[in-house]
Amino acid sequence: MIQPTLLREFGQKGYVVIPGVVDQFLIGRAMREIDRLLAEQPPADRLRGPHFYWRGVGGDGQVEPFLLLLLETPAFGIAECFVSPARLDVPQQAQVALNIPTFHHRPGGPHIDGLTPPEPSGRPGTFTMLAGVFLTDQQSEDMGNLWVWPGTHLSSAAYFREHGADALLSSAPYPPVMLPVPEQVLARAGDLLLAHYMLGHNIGGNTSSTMRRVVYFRLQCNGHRQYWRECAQDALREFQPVQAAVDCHY
Ligand SMILES: O=C(O)CCC(=O)C(=O)O
Ligand SMILES: [Fe+2]
Repeated sequence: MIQPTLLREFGQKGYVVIPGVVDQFLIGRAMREIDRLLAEQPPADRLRGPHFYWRGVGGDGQVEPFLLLLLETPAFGIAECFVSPARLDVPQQAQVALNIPTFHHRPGGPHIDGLTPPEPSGRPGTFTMLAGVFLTDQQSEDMGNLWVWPGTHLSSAAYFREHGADALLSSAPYPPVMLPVPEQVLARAGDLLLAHYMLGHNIGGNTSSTMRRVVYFRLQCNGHRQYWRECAQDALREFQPVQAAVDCHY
């Protein structure tokens, strides 16, 4: 059972961090897998800042160390509590998102995923929510933290109600809405980020001495592709428990 305050926070800000979802054992296993990726496909010598590995995690019944972060922990079940009675599809892909220090950077504004390029069919690559498992501590700012613009999932939906959901395609990097002051997401290794698809976000700087490591999954509700336009215009369309928590003031 997810606390109503957490559901409400997600509804209002567009993201939450849930502490202590993944244990040390699975964190260690994912860290070693990333070490292996770094050794086998190393980033260019002088590369600083974002460095990603995309990994297919679907299907063949193999124990996949990144997918375990989601499925062998409470993470997937927690994410489903935000959309119930809808169910989430098990994702086919994981993004290993590294941020290599020292990277002096402050993003100029947010982006929305899946627009450049859209899917081969021409559909914007919308999904329901981003789930991120933190593998390194980011308890203060400028440690490679994700930047977010709180509440922009709601202002984007208002924009798409006015301009039509297909305006998503011409909205990269982000629809022209009023932007609040951004926040850097603070978290510890083992915490879980859940962020609404339309929440404006971007890559931050890393002036710490540690390579920031997060594994992201892009989660979709069953059937999302059939009704994505409704989600673009009604931010909580897929988040029934969140809508209920926002509506209930007591
Ligand atoms: O590295 C991060 O934390 C964010 C990455 C991101 O926003 C993306 O790849 O779309
Ligand atoms: Fe992104």
